[in-house]
Amino acid sequence: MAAMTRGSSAVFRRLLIQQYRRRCFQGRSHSALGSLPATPHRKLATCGGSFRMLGRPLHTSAARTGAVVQFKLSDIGEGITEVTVKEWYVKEGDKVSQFDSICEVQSDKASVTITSRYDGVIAKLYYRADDVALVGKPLVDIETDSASDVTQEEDVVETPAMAREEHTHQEIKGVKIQATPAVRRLAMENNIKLSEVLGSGKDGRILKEDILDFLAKQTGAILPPSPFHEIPARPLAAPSPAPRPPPVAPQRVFAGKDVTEPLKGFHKAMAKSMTAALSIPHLGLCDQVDLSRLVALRAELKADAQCRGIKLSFMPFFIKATSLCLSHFPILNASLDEGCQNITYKASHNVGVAMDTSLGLLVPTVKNVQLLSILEVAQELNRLQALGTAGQLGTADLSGGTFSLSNIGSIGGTYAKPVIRPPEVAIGALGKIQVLPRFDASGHVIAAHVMNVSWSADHRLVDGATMCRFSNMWRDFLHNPAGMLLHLK
Ligand code: CAO
Repeated sequence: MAAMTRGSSAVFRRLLIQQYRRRCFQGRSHSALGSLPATPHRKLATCGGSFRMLGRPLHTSAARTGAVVQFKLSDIGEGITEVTVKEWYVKEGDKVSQFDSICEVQSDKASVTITSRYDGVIAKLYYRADDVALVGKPLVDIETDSASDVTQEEDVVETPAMAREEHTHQEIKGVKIQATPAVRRLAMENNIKLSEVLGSGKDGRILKEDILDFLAKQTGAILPPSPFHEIPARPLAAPSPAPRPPPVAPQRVFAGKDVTEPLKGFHKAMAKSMTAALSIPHLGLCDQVDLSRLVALRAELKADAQCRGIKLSFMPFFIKATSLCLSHFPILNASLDEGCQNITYKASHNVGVAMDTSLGLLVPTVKNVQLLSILEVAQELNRLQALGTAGQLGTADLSGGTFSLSNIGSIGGTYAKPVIRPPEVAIGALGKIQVLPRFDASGHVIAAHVMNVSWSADHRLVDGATMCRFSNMWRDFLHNPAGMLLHLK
């Protein structure tokens, strides 16, 4: 986002509120924003909670039966019909207050926590942990205190699941900080320490308004992350490189007896998407790239980027080169409809990056790479990696890809055979950069930094010659990164 100029605090505050609403209430019914009259029918809608999953709000609609409020899982969209209940934080008979965590559920791509919006008693849990909760079916009944019946339009949007202690109460120096997951997320996205914010809610609870007020008071406040963040021109004191993916967790041991269990969550999503991918006739093409000059160039630029708080790996160069090539080969940034009748050429170069996250393989996308500098791509990749490590990537970051890259070489492996992610039509897999003997122009043996790249393309749409020309151009850009300068906008 372009630099936010200083304006009056009222304008700034309004902008923040608009932005916050766009981010958190996207897709919610107008009733959820409090604009509908409370007719009986509409009151049902306003009773409904909503929570965010995959960055998109999932709605729990509530049907009142006397004092018992029944939450139903509904309105998920995009074909999602079920989630797995990962953990219950309450049991039947427990007293709950507004904002208390009730359970954590997981869909194909993200985990989310559902909180109560009522004071009352848990009357019924409809599922056990590990059960699959179905869209449109009740999740939980809460017997409400009639006195505390909620009519206000409080925010019940939830965040992707964090560590257990984060979605209960944060404790700092013996003082409990109370805030909903949505408020915590807003604070986190704006690099605000909750301990520095004065809560104006009940018992000092921090409300979203408190965060917005805090932001408004900070002229030049840091806005929520976006690919268009301003990159600081002057060195910052402490560069914070994106954390590396955590070490592989110890695997379960199966001894003595075979165990069969239903496929869930990410595994289920991977099975579904890879099965769909298998219906695509894959064309494969491999090449080698001499990255010696890029290795030297990155070494030169790395410290400079680090001074700006950005970790500069090879990926931003790979991603930017991909975008430059896509401008010349739009068919590789296209999609084919299901009946193979129409091609859609995508205007944005949204490059998906296969990421080894704490939740498994996810593919967040760096959006509009055609508009970004290499440093901006690096900054966005840092942000996505940090979210991936924290298990907090949402739909906005995980959707909309138009082309993908899989840098398995950052883990190891010299070759890979990438699988296309429909509706995309091509993907590249990058192997490990190795120092290998090569001949220079005079025939002398030199040590070169060599990387293998393997492309897969949808052969219904892309022919081998096109894929090869794209690959040649990509290889040449990265072999001679100075040549990219001529094409950067
Ligand atoms: N060969 C050798 N070194 C490499 C490399 C490669 N192909 N790619 C990256 N590296 C280096 C980086 O430069 C960095 O070194 P420095 O610390 O000196 O800067 C180090 O490895 C770690 O890089 P990184 O992984 O933190 O960052 P990245 O931008 O290179 O990669 C990402 C980001 C998300 C692609 C990577 O972290 C990752 O998750 N890779 C796995 C992808 C995967 O699982 N693919 C399989 C999909 S199919 O199941």
